[in-house]
Formats: sequence, structure tokens, C-alpha cells
Amino acid sequence: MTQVDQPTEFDAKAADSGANATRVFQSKENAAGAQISQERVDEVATAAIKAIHEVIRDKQVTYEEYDALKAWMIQVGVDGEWPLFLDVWMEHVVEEVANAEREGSKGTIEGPYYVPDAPELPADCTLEMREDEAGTPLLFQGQVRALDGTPLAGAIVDIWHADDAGFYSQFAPGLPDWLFRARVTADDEGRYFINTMQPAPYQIPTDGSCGKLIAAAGWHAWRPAHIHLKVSAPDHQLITTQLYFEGGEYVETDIADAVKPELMLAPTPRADGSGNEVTYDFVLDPA
Ligand code: MBD
Ligand code: FE
Repeated sequence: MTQVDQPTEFDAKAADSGANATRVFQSKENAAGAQISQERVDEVATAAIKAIHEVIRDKQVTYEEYDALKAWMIQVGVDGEWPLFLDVWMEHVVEEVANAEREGSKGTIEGPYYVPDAPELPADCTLEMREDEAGTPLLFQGQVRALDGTPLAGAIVDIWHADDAGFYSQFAPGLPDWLFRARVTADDEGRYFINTMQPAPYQIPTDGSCGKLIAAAGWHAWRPAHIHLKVSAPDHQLITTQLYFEGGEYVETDIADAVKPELMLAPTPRADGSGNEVTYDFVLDPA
């Protein structure tokens, strides 16, 4: 076996992530129970199947390729990677359609690694981390406002992100359950001051079905470093979004196509030398 074929500890840890996403999604309320009308299923399923027929004709897909697709699709399910596949290659267009009319802050995809009911923390807080947590400390601060600029007291900033090695708690093994996950309640002026560690870029697990597709197509497997957020306030629409780091690796080539120019952070060193700080405000549309 060559060095490249040898699964690394990183691979083993990453492999669990995609698989665990299926388990978490299945426990999501209404995941499979949505009531979608027959007319709508007919309309969308017919269009989707037709679109694939066109690809088969256009690309002259062979039986060999058809069987390879079948085998691959079966394996995606075995690996539990349908949530990963869909969120990486489909969700950004669903988000584009869903949020087209919003006037406030830009949203982007949720991805497969959100967990509801994270610990509640006050406006000025430090996210759960391990002793001697690796990485660059980051003070992430800002304010939640309405479209007219009114501060939204008691807004909730539900935040989750990977660690300095690109792993998510509850998806990669061996991490504390609520590492870098919290629901932060903003103060009376809608402000929050969240101390955390800057996350690293995220690599799609290389040894699952999504990784196999990426390798077979010769793509790269990376998302730029990002912080996920769900920001909400009474009488306002919740926004699901992510923030990225200006000049960071893969911001121009995100495999999940979820980067927008409005979602860039440019942290600066803190005066006291303790890592970086950055300010990002959210504007919520009315409900
Ligand atoms: C992620 O961390 C992510 O945010 C998305 C959208 C897909 C895979 C991993
Ligand atoms: Fe992510």
C-alpha cells in the first residue's frame, strides 16, 4: 500500500461526519413528513426527471456509466451521505430561491451539521472549548437590527462552527458535544460579543461516496473556513447564513458554492494581543 492509500486519522475522523448527518437529519422534526400536494410532486418530479433525460441524451451516457451511477447512488445511502451530497451540491440553489425577496442580511446554506437546542449563553460569552484549544482566538461581535435600524433586543444568535482542524462536534468523533455550538441571547440593544476560535477550512470526507465523486471528477474537496449562524428575533424572519474570512483559502472556489461578497469577515488583531476581533451586524426582515 502506498502512502496515499493509507487511511489517516484525519480520514477516519472525517468519515464519520457525513454518516452522522443522516442520523441527525432523521431526528429533525417533519424531515420526512412534509405535506406536498400531488400536483406539486408531479410538476417538480416530472421536470427533474426530464432534465436528467436531457443530460443523458446530450452527453450520450453509456450503460457502463449508468451502472456506475447506480452503484454510486446505492453507496451514498449506505455511507449515510445523502445530506452531505444534497447540501454541498443542491442546497445553494434552494437557498437562492427561498431568500430572493429578502431585503435584510444575506443568507446562505445551512449545511448538514446544525444541531438544534445548543446551550444558551448570554450576550457577552465564550463558546465551549477544550483546555488549550488550538487556533486563533476571535471576538465575534455585532448587533441585530430591523430593516429601519431599530435594535432588536433579545435576538438569538445560534452559532456553530468547526474547530481549528476543520471538525464539527457531534459529527466527528472525540469532540465535546457542544464544542463551538451555542444559542447566544443578544442584549437590550441587540448586541452580542462572542469569544471563540477561528475555524479552519472544511474538507469533504475523502473516503465516503462524496469523496469518491470528487476524486473521480478531479475536483477539490474543500469549503473555505466559515462560521454558521441562525439569527432570529420576535416578529422577524430567521436568517440562516455563514460568514467567511477575506482572503481565506477556497473562498473563490467553495465546493458548496455558498460564498457571497456580503458574507466576508476581515478580522483585525486585538489591541491586547489576544487574537483577532471582527464586527458583523445582522438586519432581519419583518415576519
Ligand atoms: C459543511 O461544513 C458545510 O457547511 C456544508 C454546507 C457542507 C459540508 C460541510
Ligand atoms: Fe459548515
